[in-house]
Amino acid sequence: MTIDVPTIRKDFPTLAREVHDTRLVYLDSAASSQTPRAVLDVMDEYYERYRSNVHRGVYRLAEEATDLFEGARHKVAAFTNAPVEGTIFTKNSTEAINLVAYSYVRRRLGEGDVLLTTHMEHHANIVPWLHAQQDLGFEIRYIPLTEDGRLDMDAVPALLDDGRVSFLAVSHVSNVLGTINDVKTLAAQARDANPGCRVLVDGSQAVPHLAVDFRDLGVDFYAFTGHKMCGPTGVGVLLGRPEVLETMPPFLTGGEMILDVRLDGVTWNELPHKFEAGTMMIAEVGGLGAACDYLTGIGMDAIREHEKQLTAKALDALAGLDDVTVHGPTDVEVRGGAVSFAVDGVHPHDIGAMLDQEGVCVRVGHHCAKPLMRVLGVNATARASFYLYNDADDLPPLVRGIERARDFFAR
Ligand code: 7TS
Repeated sequence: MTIDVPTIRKDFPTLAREVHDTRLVYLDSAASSQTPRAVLDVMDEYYERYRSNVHRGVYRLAEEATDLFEGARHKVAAFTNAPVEGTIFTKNSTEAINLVAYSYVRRRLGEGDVLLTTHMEHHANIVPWLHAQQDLGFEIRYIPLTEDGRLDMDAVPALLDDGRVSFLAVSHVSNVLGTINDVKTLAAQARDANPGCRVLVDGSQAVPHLAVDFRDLGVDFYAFTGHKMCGPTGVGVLLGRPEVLETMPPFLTGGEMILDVRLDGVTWNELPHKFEAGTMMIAEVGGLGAACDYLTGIGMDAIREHEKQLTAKALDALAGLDDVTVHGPTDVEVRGGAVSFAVDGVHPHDIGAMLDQEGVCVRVGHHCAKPLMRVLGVNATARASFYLYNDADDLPPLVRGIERARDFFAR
């Protein structure tokens, strides 16, 4: 199954606009994707036809709103092959990871424990652990990287050797290097070394681009975010193994997440509601369900294949440019479509500004991965990232902008 990009582009209203009197070339989907009409329609319909609160209502509108909300949960669970009761809606990946930090790591880890993570994490998957460490004093170890930006799997056995790693937090796909990590193998290794070790995967850059199978990965927690997968902002997901979630106290408390409240105590609601306090982002959850339908309709395998081919062409084009270096793997079998690069003697912000003149949107900066920037020995990178609505027509403006920046600033 191949992807027909011109047809797909028509689904995305923003892609029809121009900037600086030129065609918009959106190469920043790793930061946030665009939204197809089908997702916008579902959210509009909620607001225009049956806006009301969920779960509590006995009237028609509230039933429809509840169907939208709980229907979306089933769609997200099916999309990722996760249990419905372990599919928890959060504000974004950041909140999903913080839920685990507060309801698991801060309750279970202490001095003598080790949390293992990597040098390539987004701040969302480092800062909660550094923060918890300040209070609890556990040790944090890091899996280092190889020269070409992969996890150094040869270093892992020694990091797990003493059996003290009781939590592993790792990204599925790097937002800077594009590297796809073998999280299934890592999870198995961590549990071999310590059967009690729990594993969290940050799937923010994976779920939009790869077919993700939560049950098959054999991990305990898996976090992702709606706005990078054609869904709206304001909604993310924590997938969790119900057996583990059952043992955890709630994160936020208040309405909706209780079964009973007495003056002398409280009984938590069942999963997944125990972890969803207060009125949720109903329209956005519905929009995320529609995004799952949209991506499923196109096919995640087809999306992956399309991105692989386009990324290969982009890497070739960049490799042909003097003074341009790509960070991260060059083999598209082990990388996704986020391509960070440097141009000798040119600050990434100047590259970004010059590309903007060509109508090209790329992200420049540290990409919320400052430890990784230090490992790479840079302050910032420029990053082009590809999605299902990009194609080879987007590459010439990218190359032109990079060449203009190089020739203007560095020579
Ligand atoms: N984890 C990874 C791997 C990410 O790429 C991001 C966002 C997050 C977590 C946080 O997602 P949020 O929805 O909770 O904010 N990454 C980026 C990026 O690369 N550029 O802007 C946001």
